[in-house]
Amino acid sequence: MELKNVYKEFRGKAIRDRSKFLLAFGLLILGLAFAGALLARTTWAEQTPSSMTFSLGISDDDDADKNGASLLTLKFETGTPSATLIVAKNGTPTIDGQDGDAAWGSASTVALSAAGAGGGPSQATVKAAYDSENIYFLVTWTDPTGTESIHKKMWTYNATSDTWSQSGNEDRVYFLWNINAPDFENGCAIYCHVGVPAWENSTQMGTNEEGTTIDVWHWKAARTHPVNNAEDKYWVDLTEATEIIYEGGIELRTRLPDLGGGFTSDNKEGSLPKYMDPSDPGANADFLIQGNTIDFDPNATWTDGDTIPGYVVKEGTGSRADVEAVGVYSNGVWTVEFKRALHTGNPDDVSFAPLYANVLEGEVSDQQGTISTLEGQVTNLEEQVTDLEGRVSSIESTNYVYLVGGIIGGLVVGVIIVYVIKK
Ligand SMILES: [Ca+2]
Ligand SMILES: [Ca+2]
Ligand SMILES: [Ca+2]
Ligand SMILES: [Ca+2]
Repeated sequence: MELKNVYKEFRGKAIRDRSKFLLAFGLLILGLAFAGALLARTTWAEQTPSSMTFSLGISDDDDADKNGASLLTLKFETGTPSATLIVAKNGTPTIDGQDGDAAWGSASTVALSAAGAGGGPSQATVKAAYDSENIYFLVTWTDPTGTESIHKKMWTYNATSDTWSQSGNEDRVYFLWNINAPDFENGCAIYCHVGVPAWENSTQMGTNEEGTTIDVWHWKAARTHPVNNAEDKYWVDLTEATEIIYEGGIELRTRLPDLGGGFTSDNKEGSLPKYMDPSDPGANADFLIQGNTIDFDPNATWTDGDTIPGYVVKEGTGSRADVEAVGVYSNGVWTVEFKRALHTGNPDDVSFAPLYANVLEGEVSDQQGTISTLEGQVTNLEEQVTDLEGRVSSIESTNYVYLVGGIIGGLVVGVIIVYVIKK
């Protein structure tokens, strides 16, 4: 009996120890797999991205007063900067609207030669940099009208007529990046002003072929600048256009904001502002930021020439807020610095590291395969443990039968012996 118990105890302990060991071993392998994935990510992120082409546009104040470079090339590490070639260097500049970071690559003086009716600036200075996570750009230009235009549709009070009216527009910069448009290499002339008659009631900016998309970053001095962002957008072709109601009319939009929220809402109700600055009347604030406004009071003591911003600006969210941008206007010159992840993983964004992204996705899928194999092994081990437990319990019940049988047998034999002796 005692031997059975010793065996049982030994057997149970052995099973428990083996299960523990196998579980610990499985966990160790899982840990190693994750460490491997992390190492793979670091290694690939340090690879130099492939060269790309893009378009650059700059607007001064109004929609006609703009100019652009149809097609520029971005290269990494190699090449001599020129009017059409920007060379990015490895480094991490500070995004503060101040040039002078040692991290920037050499400056390219880009000729802007796709002028709108009003002209716009004739050249811009462009610099680029990148590190293992992000891409950075710097754009500076002399404002052709010497105006820091940050007041779009600004409300102004007229004391004589006791009325409010809106005026003004903003300075802007935009980047266009190809995602899958085969004719992108024709440049901005194609994408910036598509002359399709069917676009009568539209903004006439988009791609030409069905199913094609380009990525657009749009920095706006009145509407995204106050929250240090550019609006991250994408353009599609006419078949993918979205109908929107704009200023009372229906408009077809092929230039669409990325998924997410931000950056502005009209500050307008009827013919008056809807909100004002908490320090109004008299604040004459440059911007109204959501969360720091109060309801407009038409009966406050307004003075002739008082102003209220035409938009309420709010922080962006999601894919729409991927592009950080800080602009500073000084001595007639705008300096705007941009920062975006090399790979956002969003379908409405260009990737600057397709190799890294593809390989990383491959690695992730490999690791998922390993994890699922390990999970299978753990399930298998659990089944083995259940099976062993069943066997132990079977041995235990067998032992119980032996015990009871032994007692009964002993009693019977005892009774027989007593009976025989008494006889
Ligand atoms: Ca800087
Ligand atoms: Ca201006
Ligand atoms: Ca985005
Ligand atoms: Ca985008």
